[in-house]
Amino acid sequence: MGANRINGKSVCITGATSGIGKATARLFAEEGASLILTGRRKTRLDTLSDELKQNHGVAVSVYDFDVRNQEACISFVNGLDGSIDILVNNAGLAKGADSVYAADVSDWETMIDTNVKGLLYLTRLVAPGMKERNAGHIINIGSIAGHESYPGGSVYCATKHAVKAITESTKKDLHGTRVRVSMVSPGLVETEFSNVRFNDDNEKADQVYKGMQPLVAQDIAEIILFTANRPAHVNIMDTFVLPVYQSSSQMVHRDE
Ligand code: NDP
Ligand code: 8X3
Repeated sequence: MGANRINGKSVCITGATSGIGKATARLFAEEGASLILTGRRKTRLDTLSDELKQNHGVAVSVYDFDVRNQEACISFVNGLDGSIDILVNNAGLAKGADSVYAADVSDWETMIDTNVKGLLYLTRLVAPGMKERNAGHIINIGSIAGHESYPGGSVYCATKHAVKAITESTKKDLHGTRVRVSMVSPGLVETEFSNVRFNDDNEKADQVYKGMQPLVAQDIAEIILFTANRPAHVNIMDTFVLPVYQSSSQMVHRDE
């Protein structure tokens, strides 16, 4: 990895109770970052905080709130002691995989409110300080679903296309400053993502990764860390990363 440009930085990771966010928290703790971790499940945040403090001696603060709640996002950011150097907008989810003519409308609301509006609320609250300090980095978690659309994914794909658009516009809005704006766009990663998508039908979730080797959260955490750890003049816009057995959303090779 070379030079450590993360040590002592204040890093906020949303959705740190599971999967990519949790793996990213562990990796940034290893590098000596001060962590601000969020999610709705407080017990998981507390357990992770204890682990990271004990193993790495870093400062960790945790905040349990729902990113869909704008007031909660405002209280969170206004209540922080210091500023955020790196914001990893990771909290997100898919709900359902039904066709647009059959899907549950409340699943659409959940995905749009979390993946788009939650990410926007936090960006709106954190970006002004970064602009003022002329420093900082916003890293959004996009998806293969932000680069192509698949059947049964109309709204999830729409939200991740929105993340791509927001990332690109944010970069342009901050043009001429030293604030960096990036995105990481993974294909299939085995986390709790599919369990959440299929409402804890774990058999259905397991089918998603059957016979193929998916990415794991650590693979994406390493890319997020790499993106954050580039020299200050380097702005990675997007890293689109797939498992070797995946070539598009619908082309997934499976061993018998
Ligand atoms: P997980 O389900 O394992 O983790 C999702 C995280 O998001 C959890 O920590 C969860 O915390 C948090 N979260 C969800 N909704 C909210 C909310 N309303 N408020 C606050 N936090 C919330 O999935 P992944 O780690 O896989 O997902 C992380 C990101 O990666 C998502 O944006 C996802 O879309 C994206 N992604 C995932 C891929 C995959 O194949 N797994 C591929 C491409 C992108 P809690 O429930 O405690 O609130
Ligand atoms: C998650 C990957 O292919 O299930 O963003 O949409 S996919």
